[in-house]
Amino acid sequence: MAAAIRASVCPHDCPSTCALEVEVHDGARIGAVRGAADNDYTQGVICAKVSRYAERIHHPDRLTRPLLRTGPKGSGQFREISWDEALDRTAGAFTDIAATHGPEAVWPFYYAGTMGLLQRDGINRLRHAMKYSRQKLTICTSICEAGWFAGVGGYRGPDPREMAKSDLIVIWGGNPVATQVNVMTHVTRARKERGAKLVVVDPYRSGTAAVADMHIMPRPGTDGALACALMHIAFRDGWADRAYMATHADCPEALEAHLAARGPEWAAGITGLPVAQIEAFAALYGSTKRSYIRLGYGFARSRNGAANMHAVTCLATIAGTWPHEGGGALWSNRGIYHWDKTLIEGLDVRDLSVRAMDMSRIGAVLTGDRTELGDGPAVHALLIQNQNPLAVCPDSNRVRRGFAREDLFVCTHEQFMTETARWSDIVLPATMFMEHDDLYQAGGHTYLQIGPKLIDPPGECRSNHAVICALAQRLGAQHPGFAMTEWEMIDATLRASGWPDAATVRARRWVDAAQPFARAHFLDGFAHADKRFHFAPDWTALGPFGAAMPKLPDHFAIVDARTETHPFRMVTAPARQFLNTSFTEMPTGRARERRPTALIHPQDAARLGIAEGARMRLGNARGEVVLHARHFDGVQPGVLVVESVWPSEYYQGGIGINALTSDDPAPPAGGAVFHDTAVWARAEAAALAQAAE
Ligand SMILES: Nc1nc2c(c(=O)[nH]1)N[C@H]1C(S)=C(S)[C@@H](COP(=O)(O)OP(=O)(O)OC[C@H]3O[C@@H](n4cnc5c(=O)[nH]c(N)nc54)[C@H](O)[C@@H]3O)O[C@H]1N2
Ligand SMILES: Nc1nc2c(c(=O)[nH]1)N[C@H]1C(S)=C(S)[C@@H](COP(=O)(O)OP(=O)(O)OC[C@H]3O[C@@H](n4cnc5c(=O)[nH]c(N)nc54)[C@H](O)[C@@H]3O)O[C@H]1N2
Ligand code: SF4
Ligand SMILES: [Mo]
Repeated sequence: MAAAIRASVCPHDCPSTCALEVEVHDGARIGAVRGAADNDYTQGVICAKVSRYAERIHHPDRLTRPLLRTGPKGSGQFREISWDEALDRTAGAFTDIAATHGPEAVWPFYYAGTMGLLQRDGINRLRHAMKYSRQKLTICTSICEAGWFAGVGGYRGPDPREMAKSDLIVIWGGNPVATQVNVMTHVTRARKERGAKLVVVDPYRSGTAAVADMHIMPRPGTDGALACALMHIAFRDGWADRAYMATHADCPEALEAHLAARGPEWAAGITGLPVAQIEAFAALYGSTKRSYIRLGYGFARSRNGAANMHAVTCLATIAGTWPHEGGGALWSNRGIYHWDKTLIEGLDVRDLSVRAMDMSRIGAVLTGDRTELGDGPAVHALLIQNQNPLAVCPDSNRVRRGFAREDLFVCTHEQFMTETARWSDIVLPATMFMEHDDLYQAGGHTYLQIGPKLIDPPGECRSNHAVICALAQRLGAQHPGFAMTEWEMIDATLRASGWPDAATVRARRWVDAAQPFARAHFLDGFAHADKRFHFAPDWTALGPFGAAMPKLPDHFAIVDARTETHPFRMVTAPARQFLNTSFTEMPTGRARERRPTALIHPQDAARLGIAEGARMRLGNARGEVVLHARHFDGVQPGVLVVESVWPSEYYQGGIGINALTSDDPAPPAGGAVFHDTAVWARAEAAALAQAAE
C-alpha cells in the first residue's frame, strides 16, 4: 500500500510546536516526518531529531507491557504483568497509603514530556478528585513567567512572525538553532529581505551565537547589569523615548535617576564585557525602532533570573519599540488561548486547601524536608507521567536518596525504561503522540492544533488519558471526564473555550489565535490594571520570595558566585540532538552528541592540566561528575558549559549533571536554577594515571 501523508503536531516541550506532515505506511508504521509547508510559522522546517521520529516511535527498546519490580529498587529487575494486575496494585497502594497517612501522602507528578493539553494535564483531574497533594510547576517556566509578567502584566506580545519585518533581532539568553529552529526561519528572512542584524546575548558561543552579527558573551547571571548599562546609554545618548514612557510606563524619572550610576564601566566590571562592546550594542539597539527582542528561557534559570528578564523587557520600553511592527519583545504567547480546562484538569473539584509542593524540590520533598511538606504527611506514593525527575530535577543525589526509600511506592507511566522508570515499583507502557489524540497550543507562535491518532501503538501501550481513567475507576474518583473518550474531551474543551469544535479544527489543521496588532503591541496599554509597563514591579505580589528583589532593574547579586574553592560558573545549556532527556534513546542523536562533555576555556584547561578530550571531574558540595573536556574559546575564562541532559548511565560514576545543580528556589516564586552553579574542576586522576602508563 502506498504511504499516506497525514497531518500531526509535534508534542515535545519546544515553543515551536511544529505543524507536521507524516508518511504513514499501511496504517501501521510511519516514515519521513516533515514540517507543514503551508503553515506560515513552521514553513516546512523542523528539527533533525523529529524528522527521524520513525527511529523513536518504532524503537526496539520501547516499553510495551506493564512491569512489576522483582529486584532491589533501581536494579532494573522487572517481570511482565497484566494491565489489570498493574492497575490493581497501583490503586491498592494509593488506597492503603491514603487510608494510613491521608490523601496528601500521594503525589501525582508530571511535566511536559508531551505538551498535549489532554494527555499532559489530565493527571490533575485524578489529583483533584482524590485530594492528592498538588504540584507547583516550577521546573521550567516560573522564573521566566515572573520576570516577564513583572513589567508587561500578561503572557503575550508582538506576533513572532513579525521578526521577518525587523531590522534588528536580539536573541537574549536562548539558543533557537538548537531549541526552536523555526525562530531562525523568520530571522533569516529578515536578514535576507531587509539586511536585518542579529545580536545574540549568551555566555557561550552557541549554535545561534555562531551565526550572529554580534555575539555579546557576558558572565552567566549578569544580564541585569548589561540591560542597565544599555538603558543608561539610552538616556545619556537621547534615544530613550520619553514621550512613549510618559504615557506607557510607571516611573521613568525614578528609573533615569537610578540608572545614572549604572553605566557601561560599571556593567563591564560585572559582566566581563569590554566597554566598547556594550557601547556598540547600545548604538545598534538605539538605531532602530524595529528591533525585536526574543527572550529565551535559558538566561532566567538563575537565582536572579526573574530580575534579569524584567530588566531586559524594560529596555524595549525605554526605547519605545513596542508600538512598531517588527518591534518590542516576546518571551511566550501562552496567554492568548483562553482555555477552559475545567474538564481536563477537574478544576471544579479542586480544593485549594490541599498542600502544594515545589516539583523542582522533589529531592527535598522525598527526603522529608519540612519547608515543602509543611505540617502534612511524608510522601509515600508517586504517580509519574511525562517526567524523568531522577535525571532532570536539580540535586540528583538527593532525588535518588528519596527514590531509594523502601516506604515509597512509585508507579511510572513511560515510553522507555528511563532512570525514573528503573527506580519505580510499577512501570506502565505509554503511547506516543501519533498513537493518541490530543490538542496543542504554542508559546512560540499563535496556532492551536489537533494531533490525531494515526497508528496503533505497539504491544499493550496505553495513553495517559486511558491510564488516568482506569485508575479513577478503581479508586472511586468521581468526575465526568473519567467517562469520556479522548476525542470527546478535546471537543468539549474547544467548545467550552470558545473555539470551533474538534472536527472543524482538525479539518482546518490549525486555528490562528493571534491577537490584533494593537493588543499584541500594547498600543492600548500594558496588561496591568494601570495599563502601564512597570519599571518598579510589585515583586511581593508575584511570589513568596519577592521582598528581597531589587525595586528597579539592577544587578541582583545573589548567584552562586565563584569562590577560591569553586572557581567556575557552570551553565548546563540544552543539547541540540536531545530534548531534555527525550531522544537520548536514539542512537543517531547520541552519536552526534558523542558523550557528556564540558566546554572549558583553553587558559583554564592549561592551568589545570586538562588535555583536549581528557576526562575531568567537576564537583561541589552536592556531588561530583566525571565527563570529557573540550577546549573552547567561546566562553569567558572561569565559565564551563555542559550541554545536557545525558542520562546518568553515560556518566562514569553513574550520576548525571544535575548532581551539581541546586534546588534553591529562585525568587520571587521558585524555579530551578540550572545555569547558576559554582563548581570546582580538575583533571581526572584515573585519566592522568592512564596517560602516564
Ligand atoms: N534541542 C533541544 N531543544 C529544546 C530543549 C532541549 O533540551 N534540546 N529543551 C526544550 C525546553 S524544555 C525548553 S524550556 C526550551 C529552552 O530553550 P531556550 O529558551 O533556548 O533556553 P535554554 O535552553 O535553557 O538556554 C538557552 C541559552 O541560554 C544561555 N544562558 C544560560 N545562562 C545565561 C545567562 O545568564 N545569560 C544569558 N544571556 N544567557 C544564558 C545558555 O547558554 C543557552 O545557550 O527549549 C526546548 N527545546
Ligand atoms: N541540567 C539541566 N537540567 C534541566 C534543564 C537544563 O537546561 N539543564 N532543563 C529543564 C527543563 S527546561 C525542563 S522543561 C525539564 C524537562 O524535563 P522532563 O519533563 O523530564 O522532560 P523530557 O525528558 O523531555 O520528558 C520526560 C519523559 O516524558 C516521556 N513522555 C513523553 N510523552 C509521553 C506521554 O505521552 N505519556 C507518558 N506517560 N510519558 C511521555 C518521555 O519518554 C520522557 O522520558 O528538564 C529540566 N532539566
Ligand atoms: S523544532 Fe521543536 S516543535 Fe519543531 S519538530 Fe523540533 S522539537 Fe518539535
Ligand atoms: Mo523547559
